[in-house]
Amino acid sequence: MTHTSTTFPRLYDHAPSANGYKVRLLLSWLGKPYTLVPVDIFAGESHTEDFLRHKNPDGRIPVLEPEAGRFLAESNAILLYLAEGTPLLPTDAFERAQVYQWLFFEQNTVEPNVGTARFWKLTGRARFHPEALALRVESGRRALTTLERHLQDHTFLVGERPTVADIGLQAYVHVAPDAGIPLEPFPSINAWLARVKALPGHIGPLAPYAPNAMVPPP
Ligand SMILES: N[C@@H](CCC(=O)N[C@@H](CS)C(=O)NCC(=O)O)C(=O)O
Repeated sequence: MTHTSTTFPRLYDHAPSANGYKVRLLLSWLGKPYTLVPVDIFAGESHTEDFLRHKNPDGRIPVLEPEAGRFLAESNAILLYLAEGTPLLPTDAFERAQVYQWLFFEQNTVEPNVGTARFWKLTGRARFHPEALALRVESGRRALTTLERHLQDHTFLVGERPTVADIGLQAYVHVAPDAGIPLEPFPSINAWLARVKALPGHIGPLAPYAPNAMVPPP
């Protein structure tokens, strides 16, 4: 975890993380320069005394350092902070609350199910939790069904323009097939994903997990 650039904000991140990807995507949409500080979460770098005391007491990335010595964790809190004053966060109180609605839904219903199932499957951990995996996949599919229902008559999640809610939801939804949840049964989600991907500043796919993330085969 070394960094030499003095450009702020700094983003403490791990390339295969879809939570980190949300922030990278927003920074790219905004065209905002930043310093990427890679954190090897599988080598314990997010659980050092310094990281836990100063950066995130929860021991996770992403963490944003907007100015020297101030740290903000939780991907969706970072999205809301960085989007302040931009068209990606409405000023109208009700529309803003709708952005929160979808970001809370993401953390409560999408990320814990799709994200965890994907992590277990891609890193060889699925065989340790067969029953929990089945529940997470089923709950993830239910979350996508909810999203499909909403997107049947909405261009973006809130109103007709993209907001940070679209970034927050897109991150794990677009990799749902990695979790064993194919996207073919969700045409409105597919059309929305294509609209989000077509926006200026889109970034490439997530990096694969590195060998030190993998558990050895049985
Ligand atoms: N709710 C958090 C979740 C962050 C999270 O789960 N980060 C993972 C990578 S995707 C992590 O840093 N894991 C390391 C660990 O738990 O030790 C967010 O949205 O930022």
